[in-house]
Amino acid sequence: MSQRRLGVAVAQVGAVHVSDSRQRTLDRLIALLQEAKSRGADFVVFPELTLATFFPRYWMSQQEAEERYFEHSMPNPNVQALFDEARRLEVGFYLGYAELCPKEGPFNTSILVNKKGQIIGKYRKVHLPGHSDHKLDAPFQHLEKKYFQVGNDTFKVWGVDEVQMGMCLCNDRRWPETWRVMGLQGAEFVALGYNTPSINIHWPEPVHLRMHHHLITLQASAYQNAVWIGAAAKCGVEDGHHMIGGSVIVAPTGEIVAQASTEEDELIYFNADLNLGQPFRDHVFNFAKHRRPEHYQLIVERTGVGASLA
Ligand code: ING
Repeated sequence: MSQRRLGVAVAQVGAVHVSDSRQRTLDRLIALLQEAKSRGADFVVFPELTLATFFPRYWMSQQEAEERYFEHSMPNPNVQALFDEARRLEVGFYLGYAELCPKEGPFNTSILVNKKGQIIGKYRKVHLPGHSDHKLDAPFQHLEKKYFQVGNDTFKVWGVDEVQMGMCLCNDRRWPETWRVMGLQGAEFVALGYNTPSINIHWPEPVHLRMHHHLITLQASAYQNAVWIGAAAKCGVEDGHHMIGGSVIVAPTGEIVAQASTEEDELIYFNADLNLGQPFRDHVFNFAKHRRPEHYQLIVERTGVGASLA
């Protein structure tokens, strides 16, 4: 089998504060892109909602959120320099941002851009965590269900510079269905960004569990679907609010091959062998040979827990 490699870079982004200018944040992303190129990258994964602070932690009107934090087109003058530099360096990228579509409304969105700077795919976050009401006694909010609509398109796989790429966003990674739908479309590599607060506002969850759940989710998903994963954190302390780091590159074996060690802007890189997943797809996870959808109906028919089938 001929060698197929993808130079994967994950660009972890440290805290972006409310007072940080868009230009300063964009300059940080461009610096990470340039470092990625110097490390041999073909493709760079940036975080979810990476152009500004994680604003769903704050209560504000929808109009204020859309004016301050949403992109009304993509690309646009605020991000054009990133597109231009990526095209000049011939590096593709995944970018998460808040999308305000004039026709369809507000979404938590990500895009896949090829080495020519063309947007190949767009995804709108399906699994929106958090709440839509103002929790007055909570230390912070998590208002993704207020500011964003549920994505109106499913998990897809696109050919990006000859690589079968999927993508998802943050909370999506916790749901096995996300990965299986992309695995069933032949994904070789999945990009995702995330903003994961270390504190749970609903119960006193030990903070170490946030990193534990983040890592086991990605390792299991990579293995069970024989995909490479590039996961980029927006992390650190944003205006007093901590979010976990732990940006990783995970192989189809389920092994972590690169992991960030700070909660700052940090570039991790791995020269991924795209053939590594093939033995898993040929044998243990040969979906066509081993899956039995006739026994899986509940997964599609039911939303919540229901009566036993016994
Ligand atoms: N953030 C978090 C995430 O899924 C969360 C929210 C954390 C939900 C932990 C449940 C448990 O990583 C986003 N942005 O989805």
